[in-house]
Amino acid sequence: MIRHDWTLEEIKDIYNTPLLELMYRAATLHREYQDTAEVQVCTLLSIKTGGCSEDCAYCPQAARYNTGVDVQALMKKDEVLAYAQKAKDAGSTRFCMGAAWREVRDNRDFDRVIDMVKGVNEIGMEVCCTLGMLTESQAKRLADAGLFSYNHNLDTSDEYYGEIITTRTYDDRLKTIDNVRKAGVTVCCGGIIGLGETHEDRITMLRTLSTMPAHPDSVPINALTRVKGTPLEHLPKVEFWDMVRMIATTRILMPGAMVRLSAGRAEMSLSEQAMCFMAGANSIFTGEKLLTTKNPSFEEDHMMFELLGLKPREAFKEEHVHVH
Ligand code: SAM
Ligand code: DTB
Ligand code: SF4
Repeated sequence: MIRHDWTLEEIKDIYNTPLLELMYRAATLHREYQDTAEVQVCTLLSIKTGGCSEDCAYCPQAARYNTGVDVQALMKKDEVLAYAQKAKDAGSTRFCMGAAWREVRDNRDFDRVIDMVKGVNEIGMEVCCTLGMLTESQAKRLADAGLFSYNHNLDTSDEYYGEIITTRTYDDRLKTIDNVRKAGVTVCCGGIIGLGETHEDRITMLRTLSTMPAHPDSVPINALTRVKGTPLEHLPKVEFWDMVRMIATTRILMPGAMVRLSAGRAEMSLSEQAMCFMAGANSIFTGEKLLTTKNPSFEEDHMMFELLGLKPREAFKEEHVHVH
């Protein structure tokens, strides 16, 4: 059964289960609720890069840190559609456009993004955006243009949030997620590990996600990509085992969701990635870059799928939506 009433104690117990047992439990639920032969392939494109006014301590695109990321104005629709087509040809079924904005404003740039959403939809891919905070009417406009999903991460626990971002609140984040849901767009919401948070913080974040009235349709789990110039550049690299533990716990709490092995894949071996799929991950980001940082190439990922006998999940497949 899909549950929405997980307690902190229960989640702590799951998270602290000996690793192989934890993976086994996650794998069992994964088989029950998902087609384990399939992995969802999503491709990201940064359509507006850098110069962001927020102070997210992990982010290479915040204007206030010297990270060497060049500021780029909103891309042209044709370029965006050409890249979406390339991604589709490489087997990707979801296209996610990211903008380094604090929030969406009702201006010409938003009109242009609306146009891009329509264009990508016409190509036959699931369209996703991650553009910062949204009002309900903006979410509706995106929905009317054919937006399938919206990514807006909680990143960490409510308690630790203020150590990472001061220019907006946790409630702002939750409000946007609510606006997305009200507009009938699927929710993509997860977090990052390796920000200097405690295990408790991870557990609390997972409780917030898994006790939402409807679980997010997809839950990206990111390992911090440490970028020179950001306040978090000197933090230690995330332990691979923490990533597996986090993925397995997420799978157990939200068995009907897509669990995405997100940032951090470029630093993982094939066997480590395979272990994440065993532990319940069933979605990845493909393409040479995530937004601004390195990611495995389409070719490398193609080889991985061959090797592991995985196939890309088809677009607009709906069965998981009905189970929660
Ligand atoms: N500006 C919008 C926002 O913040 O919602 C959309 C783009 S933002 C870059 C999307 C997400 O990328 C963030 O919420 C965060 O979870 C993730 N992210 C950014 N930088 C990262 C990093 N260095 N390592 C891991 N994840 C990162
Ligand atoms: C998510 O959870 N991870 C993606 C996507 N959603 C937008 C972004 C990861 C960004 C990593 C840093 C970068 O490439 O700039
Ligand atoms: Fe801006 Fe998003 Fe980066 Fe925060 S995570 S600095 S809001 S682009």
